[in-house]
Amino acid sequence: MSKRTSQLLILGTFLAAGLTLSVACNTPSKTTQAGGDLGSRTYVPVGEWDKYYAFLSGGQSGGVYVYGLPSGRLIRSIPVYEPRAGYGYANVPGTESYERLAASGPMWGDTHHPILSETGGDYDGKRLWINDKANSRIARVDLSTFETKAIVKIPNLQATHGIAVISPDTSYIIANGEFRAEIPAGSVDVDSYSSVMAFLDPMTLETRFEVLMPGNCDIADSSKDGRWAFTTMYNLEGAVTVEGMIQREEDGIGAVDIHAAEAAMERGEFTVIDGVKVIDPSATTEKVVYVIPVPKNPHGCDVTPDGKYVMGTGKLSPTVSIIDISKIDQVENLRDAIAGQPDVGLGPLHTTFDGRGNAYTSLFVDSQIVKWNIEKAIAGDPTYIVDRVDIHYNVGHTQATLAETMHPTGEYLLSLNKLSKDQYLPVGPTMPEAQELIDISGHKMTLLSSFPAEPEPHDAVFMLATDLAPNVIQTEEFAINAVPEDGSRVERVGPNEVHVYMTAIRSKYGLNEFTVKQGDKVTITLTNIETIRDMSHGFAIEDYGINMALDPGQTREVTFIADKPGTHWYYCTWFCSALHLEMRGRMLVEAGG
Ligand code: K7E
Ligand code: CUA
Ligand code: CA
Repeated sequence: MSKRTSQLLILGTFLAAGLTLSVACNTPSKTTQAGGDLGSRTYVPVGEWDKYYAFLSGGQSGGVYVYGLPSGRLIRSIPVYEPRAGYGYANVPGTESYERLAASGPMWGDTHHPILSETGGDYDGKRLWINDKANSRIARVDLSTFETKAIVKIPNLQATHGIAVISPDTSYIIANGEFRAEIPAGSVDVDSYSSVMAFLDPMTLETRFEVLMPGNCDIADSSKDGRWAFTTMYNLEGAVTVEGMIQREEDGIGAVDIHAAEAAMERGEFTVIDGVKVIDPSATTEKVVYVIPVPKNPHGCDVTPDGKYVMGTGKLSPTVSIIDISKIDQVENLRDAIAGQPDVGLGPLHTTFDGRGNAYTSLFVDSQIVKWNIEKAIAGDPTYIVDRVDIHYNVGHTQATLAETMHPTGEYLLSLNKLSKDQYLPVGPTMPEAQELIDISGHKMTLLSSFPAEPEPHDAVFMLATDLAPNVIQTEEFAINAVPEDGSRVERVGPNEVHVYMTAIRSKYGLNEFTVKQGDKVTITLTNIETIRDMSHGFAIEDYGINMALDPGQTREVTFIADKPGTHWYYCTWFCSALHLEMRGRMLVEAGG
């Protein structure tokens, strides 16, 4: 069978499997596995902590979910591109989080890839970044508070998809534009379409420079030495239709030489477009972009923990392409940089690692995780497949514990499944997404447990609790605008402008009441003056659409127009003591203004 025929067959199988899936959903044949003592392997006794934090992207929910592993307990969610009243996040106009999100784009997003800050190739427990594919944004979350601290829209880029920390010391965050579009924006001229890889400042998220990419960009990763940024490319055709995007037999893994790109910047080899320095790799002195040919429409892009190889995972091809990173700028023909191309199964999407020389690839069509040995696959040893485990069902991403660092723990693997079908109590035509936890510490994999999530996690990253828990602060430091214990007061700052300063502590606000005039612009500065962890207070005003949440020590502000006359009770929304219900006061709005 020719290579072309076999690939077409595989594509056919892929699409056909997709079709039968929808039929199978109506007639579930329930799959269960023997329980045995598996329960004890994920059981975390009451009062004890999980060993790992797991950060799962929220997909079209727009945030990040934080679970404990191995228990699979949801311990918090982090709203990023979505309002969340519970945390007083972006739910009320006139608050900082609302205004920041609104200034960057819509009040919703599509998050796929959480990534963690690194120092020396290992997680330092400081920060997390997450993309918004739908609105070309990226956000930074501070892991000392689990709060979103920055959100920006990236210029010249459509569909922020793959993002990655440049190892080993987080020198840049790279963000891939998945959709080709015109640059600069504003025309419909297909000839001016391009995809870009953006190099961002990790703290400010400002774009330091961008590189125009042939074809398109998809999933991202970096080498472990700060030299290379990688991306899969499934549209080297540069097409604008599905049919067009699967025309060619080969697409590529793109490798951007970061040092060469920086040298090009220094030589002034860039054009400023929409305020950003853009490098056109066809016009640089040194070669900046390499495209390694791999079978058509690859998806996952993953660098091994030792930094030797980058894996392009096949999707339409049943293979994983193992690229020897050290050869990329050494070989004449980039095909010679491919160290191996093992068959792994149907619909391979993403690959992860245990740090003991094994790779684990998710198989969307086969609904399996396959474990295979990297060096055996390269050597052509036919016994490179170590094990397969069935999952339920249709896995997208898979990640093993700390696999993105230089020191994976090789303990657990999470299979992030797209369909749960018959696995949970029915909750409507749409069922929850399912994560399955697999023990990978032994030779054989063991499927341990499953836990659901809201729509819809794509990817996950993990941190050891011992690396992160000590960095989480117990209370906020009092900010410069904090209201001191005796500082509650009302100040008229203009003919139609009032500033209210108030404290909150169990279980009383600093003011039992305050009076304003109808039409006044009112700013309330509220400080939770508690000094004990977990003593949160809230502040909602009846019929005014206002609700804030305050961590201990935290100060929040809201500005609004007091347009409705009368008595408006404000009250605490976080249960804080036996007198929580009594923790309230009155905003008196005098009619007429
Ligand atoms: Cu494979 Cu956006 Cu990472 Cu979804 S992407 S699975
Ligand atoms: Cu303060 Cu409830
Ligand atoms: Ca293609």
